[in-house]
Amino acid sequence: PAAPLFAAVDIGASSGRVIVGNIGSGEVSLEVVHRFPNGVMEHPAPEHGSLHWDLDGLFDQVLVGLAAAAEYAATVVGQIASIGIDTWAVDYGLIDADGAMAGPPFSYRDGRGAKQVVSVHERISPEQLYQTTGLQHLPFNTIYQLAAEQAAGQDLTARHALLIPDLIAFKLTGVRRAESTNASTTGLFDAVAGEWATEFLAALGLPAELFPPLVEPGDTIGTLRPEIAAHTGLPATTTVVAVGSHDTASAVAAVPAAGKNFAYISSGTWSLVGVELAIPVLSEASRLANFTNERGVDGTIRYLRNVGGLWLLSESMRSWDEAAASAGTVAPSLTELLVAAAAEPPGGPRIDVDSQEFIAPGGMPGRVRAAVHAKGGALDTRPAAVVRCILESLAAAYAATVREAAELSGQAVEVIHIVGGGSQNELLCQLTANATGLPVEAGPVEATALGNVLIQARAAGAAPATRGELRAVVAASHQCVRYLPIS
Ligand code: LFR
Repeated sequence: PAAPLFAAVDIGASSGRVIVGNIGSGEVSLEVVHRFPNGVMEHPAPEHGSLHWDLDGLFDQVLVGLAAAAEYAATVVGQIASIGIDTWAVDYGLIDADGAMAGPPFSYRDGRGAKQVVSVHERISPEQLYQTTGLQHLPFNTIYQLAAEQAAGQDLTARHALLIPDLIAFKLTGVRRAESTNASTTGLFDAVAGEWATEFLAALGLPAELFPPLVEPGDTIGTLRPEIAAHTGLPATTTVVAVGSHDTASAVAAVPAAGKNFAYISSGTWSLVGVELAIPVLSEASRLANFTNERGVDGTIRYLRNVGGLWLLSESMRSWDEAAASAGTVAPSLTELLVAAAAEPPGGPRIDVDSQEFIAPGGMPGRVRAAVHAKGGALDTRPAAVVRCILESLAAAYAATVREAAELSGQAVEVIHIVGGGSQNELLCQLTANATGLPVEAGPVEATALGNVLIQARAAGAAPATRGELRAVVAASHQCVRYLPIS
């Protein structure tokens, strides 16, 4: 029989990919078969400037990628056994009783959620919210976005909400399910019970059936709709299997840690910085420090905080590119910027990368400089200085967050694993080792896709059972780069 292969659909805020994973003896290899861009789009009139995701466009790209996966499988005499989907969290689409989508989903970078925070907290206090959900306060959590939906007069009674990966799974299979790791980012999920917090839905006047039944990573969601199988060339038996559909949950599952005493930094658009726990920390101190208890695979707790991420860098580069284009010149590449930033003197000005002022897109270098000025400092306009400031600030925030995560949870930390795009940023990795005084193990860059593939493979009986063993498979397949602190 043809060897089973696993297709990972992994979509981030700036790009998506379809990857085929192959499990060998104790190792896993990935083949990227399709890449496509993603980004927030402004809604055309009459909805002035609201920020959305082009879900129809993304779904078209998913189909192109799945067709490429089928073709690739044939060339290696394999067969795609299942598909797993992961994306960013909190955002959702609304579908009606016929399964039709009511317009493109909003992006969490739209400001509508922030406007509803007060009205939601009038009905459910922040203490009550944290006691039940253990979720960090972010103004774009699903709960506030749904309140915005109500405030805009949307009738939610006949609608179903599906988080983005669940929405893609629904379009592929016709089955409506909510995967638990991502459900844990809504503000409507009970972190201890592992169930929907139905009392909060009721308190907000949201329909009890707004979200579908929960599934766990490893559960089968459904089989491809026949027309999708025919269109992509995938076998009619191909299933969609729930993975850690929150990209961060998949990434954490693939952190190649050997022991238990590690912290992780999943470094991409955001930096998700924390530790893995067996039970949530719901203390008042934890709430005030704004740590989250998001759900990981196997019912674990991802105890972490969202630290500003490479978004600050990518948005700055977008500004410099635009300025260069209108001047008829070319802005420096990322590699050039990082070399120049490494040559900048250490100990320059820093910003609070977690500040809400950096959530929206546009004009990032100016906003970074304004934040430095607001603290009485000065930052010149040279890109190298701005990049150095961003990276030093990120490393300082990583160090503070790792220290607080360890203190608040009691979890010892002896090593820091950086996975995702930031693991390739040598300057950031070294600054992190310096700021924390701990060794940093960098890589793999594709941790999210690896976690996605491994959870599917385990469900098919093709990968080992425990998280530790899965991590060992990642470690055996990937050579980490080690950074030691230099003081
Ligand atoms: C990272 C991530 C974070 C989540 C943010 C918004 O890609 O999923 O974990 O807080 O995006 O959804």
